[in-house]
Amino acid sequence: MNASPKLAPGVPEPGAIDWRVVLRQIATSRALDDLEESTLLPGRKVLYQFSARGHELTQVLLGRQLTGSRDGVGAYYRSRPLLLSLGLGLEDALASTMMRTGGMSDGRDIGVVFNLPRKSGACVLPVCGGVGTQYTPAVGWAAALRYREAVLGDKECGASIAVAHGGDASTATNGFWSALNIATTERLPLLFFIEDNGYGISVPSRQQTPGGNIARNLESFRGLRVLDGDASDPMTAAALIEDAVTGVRSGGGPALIRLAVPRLSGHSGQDTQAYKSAGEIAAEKERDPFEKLRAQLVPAIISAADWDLELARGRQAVAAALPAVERRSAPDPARVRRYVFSEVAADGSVEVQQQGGTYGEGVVPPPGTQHANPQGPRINLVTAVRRTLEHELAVNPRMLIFGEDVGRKGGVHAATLGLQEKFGSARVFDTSLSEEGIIGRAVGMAAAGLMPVPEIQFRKYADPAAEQLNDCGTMRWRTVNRFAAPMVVRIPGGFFKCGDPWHSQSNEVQWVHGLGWRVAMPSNAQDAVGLLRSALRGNDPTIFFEHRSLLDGGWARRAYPGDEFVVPFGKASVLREGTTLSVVTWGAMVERCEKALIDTGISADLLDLRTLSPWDREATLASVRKTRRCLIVHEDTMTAGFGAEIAAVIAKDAFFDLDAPIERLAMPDVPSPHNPELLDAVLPSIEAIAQAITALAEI
Ligand SMILES: Cc1ncc(C[n+]2csc(CCOP(=O)(O)OP(=O)(O)O)c2C)c(N)n1
Repeated sequence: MNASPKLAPGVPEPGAIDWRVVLRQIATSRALDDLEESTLLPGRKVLYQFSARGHELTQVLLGRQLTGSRDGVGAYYRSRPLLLSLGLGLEDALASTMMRTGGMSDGRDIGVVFNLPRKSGACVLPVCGGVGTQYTPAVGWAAALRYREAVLGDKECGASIAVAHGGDASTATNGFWSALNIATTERLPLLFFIEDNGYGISVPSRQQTPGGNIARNLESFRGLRVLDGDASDPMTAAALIEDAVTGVRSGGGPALIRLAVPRLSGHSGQDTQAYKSAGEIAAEKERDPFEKLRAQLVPAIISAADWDLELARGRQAVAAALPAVERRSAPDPARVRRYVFSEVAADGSVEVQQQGGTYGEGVVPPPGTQHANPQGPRINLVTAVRRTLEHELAVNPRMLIFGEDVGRKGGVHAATLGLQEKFGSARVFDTSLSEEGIIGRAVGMAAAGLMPVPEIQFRKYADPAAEQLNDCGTMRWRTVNRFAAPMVVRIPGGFFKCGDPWHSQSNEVQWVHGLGWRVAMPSNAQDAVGLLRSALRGNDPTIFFEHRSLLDGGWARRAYPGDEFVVPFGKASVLREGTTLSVVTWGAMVERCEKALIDTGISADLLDLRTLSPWDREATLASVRKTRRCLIVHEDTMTAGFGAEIAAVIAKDAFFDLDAPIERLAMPDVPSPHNPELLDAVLPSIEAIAQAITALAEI
């Protein structure tokens, strides 16, 4: 080796970095891109290709800094060099883009949508296709590090950090700003690692942030350390990256580093870059960090021959991986339905994901009992929820509750009243007003082995979190059971004394359509206890819908059924048994249907489904086969409401048992109106239900 070149003050000696390793990883990444672009994409063996050419140096340098045993990465679809530097196997990388068995997703997801489950060494959270989705889960990982250290006494977490990797355009997303607010207000150990290649596909940086430089714009952001550099100055970039990571790791709070990089290929394999001039493309090539690195290292640190040797090794490794990957089989279509939900093996044991939730940490909660042991006076539904949360917080130190106003105030519905006082603000706390932040943070926390219980204040306000909710639901399937993020999202909604389009929607069918989510809609306090406990001890993400009219409703009051009481999902409760027809309903309509049946005096089965995902088809079909008539009642709007699904199943599976058409009574297709008289005009009333029952009985 020759003497080091002259470096600016403060820049680490390049000898301190094992440049051969860096070089090899860059060469490997570039060889992968070459192979995909030149051969696999034209041959349709790869269908989506995202080259990282130009981004490799910065990512590999970051990777070598992620040495904390519980470091976590919210990665990007252009993160492959980072993944390679963190130990992603070459065959798995190639098998992913080639949609072969194994890889990251067994052919289920785009090959550059990575994940790397790890309990020791940097863990890469499942990447999503949506730009900006990586940020709030990374916040959640950072928050979990702090929680695990402070509450669970996990010392390794104290020296670990989270990183969120993104491009310049990703800083324009809601997720970025949500994460930035949370990380800075809570001083979380999170590094925003922004590679600015000047474009989001074809839209230039100046249209993503004023002036085109996010670092400059964030210089005055409180609580954030900002570093800005250019990867075509490799030694300075290396020093900046080390500085940024060290600062966050040593407790300096969140930081953002922006590194200018050239994008040396189109956005994806399909992109011809027609929006760039030939001069611009040539100038980008001139800025190639890899070539700049060569100029700095050869011959001072590495001889030209050794440099070429490492390049050749990268190419050889990729070439050797290809036939091995081609020998891998195509994924089995018979398995494609698996892992939407947590699966139970034939012997009753849970097929646990490699990472995420308490199960993923080897902590399996006790199953509880389906035997109710009613204690004390009847309590309202909100008290039932609070009491269940309180008990589960006491027995599960990995559980934590958060949301807008849930801390000191105890929630706008009082469901968490007193819980912060009892369990402290590490376990029950207020969040900033960002539903994407609330759910995204929960995703990262769950991935890090906790059981988050986020509250969304009202049904409609889950909308800003839609992307995180969707991605959470599909996580297990996308990663073939490598990752899952079990959590319980509590959402009050539905009408109260009046309606309105914001607080009073029910729209539960949307959750049922959200793949991977279990959905509970209890109608009374006893079921609320049992379903909530099932969810809190379960291994899947769950929407727990708390109906506003039931929170303090008289009919829904029941005695507390005990600290171990659970209600299994997918088991309807048969409230009345009769002969003339079946009434199938859930949530706040259960009470109305029961009263309507009493008013009519007609003999009928009354089924409270209690959960909609899964829903009790068997009990429904058995009842309809017996009574030969069915009325479905729900508060959600009619068209494509969940009643349509039930009706379709009955029409197919019990068609020849029916003596009358299947009837549905639901809100017409209008938003919930505010004026109580308007609300009464559209909500299924006891009278309207009674009429429908009578009419159906008379057919
Ligand atoms: C929410 C969302 N909107 C749009 C897209 C389509 N899309 C994929 S990448 C991309 C540009 C991202 O640019 P940037 O963050 O700068 O990263 P780069 O591709 O330049 O590395 C767009 C618009 C997407 N994947 N997700």
